[in-house]
Amino acid sequence: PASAAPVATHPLAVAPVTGPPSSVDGFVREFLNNLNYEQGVALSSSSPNDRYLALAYTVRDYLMARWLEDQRRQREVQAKGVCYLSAEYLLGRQLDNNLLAARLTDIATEAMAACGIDIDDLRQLEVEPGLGNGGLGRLAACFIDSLATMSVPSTGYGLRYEYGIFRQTFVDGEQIEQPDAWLTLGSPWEFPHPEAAQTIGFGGYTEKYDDEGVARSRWVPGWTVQAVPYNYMVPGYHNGRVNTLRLWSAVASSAFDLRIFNAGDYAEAVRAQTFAENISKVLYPEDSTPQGKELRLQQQYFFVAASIHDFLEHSLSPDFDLANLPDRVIFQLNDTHPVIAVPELMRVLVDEKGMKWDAAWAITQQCFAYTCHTLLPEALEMWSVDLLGRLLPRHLEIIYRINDEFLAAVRERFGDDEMRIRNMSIIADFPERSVRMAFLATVAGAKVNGVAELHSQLLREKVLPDFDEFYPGKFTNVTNGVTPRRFVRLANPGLASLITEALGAGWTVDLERLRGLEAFAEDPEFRAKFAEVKAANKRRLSDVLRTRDGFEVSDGHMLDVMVKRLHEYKRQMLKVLHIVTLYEGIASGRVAAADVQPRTFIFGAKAAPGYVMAKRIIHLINAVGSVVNADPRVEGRLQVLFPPNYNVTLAERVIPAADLSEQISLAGKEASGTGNMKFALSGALTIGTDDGANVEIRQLVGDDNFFLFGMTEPEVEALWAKGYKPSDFYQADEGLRRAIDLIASGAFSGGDRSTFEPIVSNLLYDDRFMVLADYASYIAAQARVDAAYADQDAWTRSSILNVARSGFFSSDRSIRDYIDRIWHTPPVL
Ligand code: 7GP
Repeated sequence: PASAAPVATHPLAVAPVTGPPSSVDGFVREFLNNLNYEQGVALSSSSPNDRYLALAYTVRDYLMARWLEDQRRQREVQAKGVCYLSAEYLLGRQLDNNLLAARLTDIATEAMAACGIDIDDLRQLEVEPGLGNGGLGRLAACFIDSLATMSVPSTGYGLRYEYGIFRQTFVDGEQIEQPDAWLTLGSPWEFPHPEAAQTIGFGGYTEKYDDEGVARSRWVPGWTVQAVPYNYMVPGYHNGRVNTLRLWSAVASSAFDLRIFNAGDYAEAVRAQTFAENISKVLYPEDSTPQGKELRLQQQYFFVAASIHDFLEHSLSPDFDLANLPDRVIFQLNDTHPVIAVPELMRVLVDEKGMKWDAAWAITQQCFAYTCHTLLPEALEMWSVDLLGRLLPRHLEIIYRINDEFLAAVRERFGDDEMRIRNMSIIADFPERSVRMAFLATVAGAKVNGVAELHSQLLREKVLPDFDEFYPGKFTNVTNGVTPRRFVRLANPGLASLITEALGAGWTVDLERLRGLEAFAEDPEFRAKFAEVKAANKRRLSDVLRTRDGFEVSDGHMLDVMVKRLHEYKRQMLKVLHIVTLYEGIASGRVAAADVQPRTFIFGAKAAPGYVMAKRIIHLINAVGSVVNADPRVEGRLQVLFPPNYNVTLAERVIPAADLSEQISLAGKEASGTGNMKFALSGALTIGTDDGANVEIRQLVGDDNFFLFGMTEPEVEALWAKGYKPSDFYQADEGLRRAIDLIASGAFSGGDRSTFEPIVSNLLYDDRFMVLADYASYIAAQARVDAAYADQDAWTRSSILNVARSGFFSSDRSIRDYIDRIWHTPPVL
């Protein structure tokens, strides 16, 4: 129970909190205090982990005063803010980001040195919180960084998974998943608040009752779980702001049943506890392919219900009139995972706050907005009515009513067009009665956005055309972006210094200023420095891969990089066919190794554990790598490296070193991509299809600085319509035939033809993502890459132009677009 604030008389107690002094001495003192009083060790007897934790606590201490002040101000100002609801935040390491934001990097480095510690050694100890799968989770992390940097009142809400995305290892080239126990050595960046736990209900039944003549409904849950918030600081860059990321952890409402325990059945006594705490135990490792598992729905409801209640309780003044809720908050739905928040807010307003349905619905429709991150039909979440009704019976009733009223309005507008009604219904009848969460989000959201121009267009025209017609003006676009703090300043310090030298400071928060580099592209001296930065980044990557994986990256090679989740639509298979084609040319003696442009191919990719084809492709990449890397006929001119466990930390090393960025999805399948932006901002040239944000990258950097290939989305559609026969492409292209035949022959599987047979037959007889149709065009584009790379100086010029023209892809610009088009939440300075 909350108690009134204490009335203090001591002058220190009423003064604002001040952090430690910003000096090396101040830092050293705070660090030693933390080491002694938090870790309980002396410097001389401390372990590296003690020192890392004390360093992290020290950085926190510097941010604390601003954080407390910002929390106070958010309560005081009562401005409209954003609640970003996301099941994933793929944060990456925190230490360097927080040092940078607080301008402490130099002080901390010196302070550690003064204590006889190399800060680099401590950096390596941080385990990144991998609380996301891929693009969607990393985007959320970039967005909270930009929100803080732009002083937008906002809170990120999500789940504190005890185990994040699995750790990937390879055994005989095949992916093995290990649990990601990221919390075991301590988690210095979080602040648990068990006293602020929310009680979340599940199951049970609903009942109607008479409330002084008014018929009302209520939900009587069958069981409850406690949601404990863990707060994380989200510091803005150099603006003294610190926002909050609040992640929820599940704890059983009552620890265990003492009677059962005393009777001797320990396992049974703790069963309920285990059951409850499973909710935040582990991140589902599926990227863009939901599994429809009950625990997943529990996770979703658990975190959004806790978040909504948390906001209503702690952010609004006690006398706040809920009719004005849209003036205070927008709940941004990061894909459909949090969409169950819609009926939850309705339930709170109608059942708990006693509001009339129509009034509550009008409010709800202004308080939500929905971002869609996919075009794959199988990625659109559906929950079976059966499951939803069992777990959240009142929410199902509410969804039914929303649907009834929505369909009535559709009827009124379009007449009894039963086909259309069926197509638009939030409830699908086939293959099983289920709730289409994207439809619910679209009906409830004030705005619906896609994540790149092409994606938003296809979303309107192909995925939700009836809704676009019904709700003119509801659909909009916000092209994704990435944070220049993490992906340029921190990941690419050499380039960052060079840019500052050329343009002055300021570009980190105003990335369009990179345009100023265009002029420098013509300056040979600048080009030489730029090329040296790239070379240094490659050396740094080599060091990392040597210590991390025991790889020796070949000198003087073009670095050709494809890093992203493994998904057939992203077409890692096309990259494999390119490598096999080059290799086959040499191995057959038709091409002299000396005539091949030396390249090192780097892959990074995790596959969902249940995605069999994706795992086979991982196996094939490793198998091709083993053969190619070991074949003396190649003379070391081709090298394939596949470091396991690609994550944010590795991305920060790989991307700045890359020469060539592989963005080769089938047109119309990749919603946006964000890796593509990080590469362009690091000066890699893109080889890519006209898909997702590639389209915008190419428009900005210019056709001369981008290797375009493949069918356009309309061409893909046309080929499907005509009837796609991959084997026709196989028959017609000798190079393609040789590459596929080599794989089929067992050349990469010790002569065993069966190992990769499923891949081969999938390509020949199904090939849903049209790898074979785009093969010839891809190979031709790669030949253009080789020719361009032969002129190093011209390549460097293109590379500089890529950086200069990619300022648009700052996540600060994305957030500005969200504010202008969707949120209407001005910064509070
Ligand atoms: C991804 C999209 O595949 C990628 O194209 C986009 O850049 C990224 O979101 C950020 O918008 N989608 C996911 O990661 C995902 O899980 C769920 O989508 C449907």
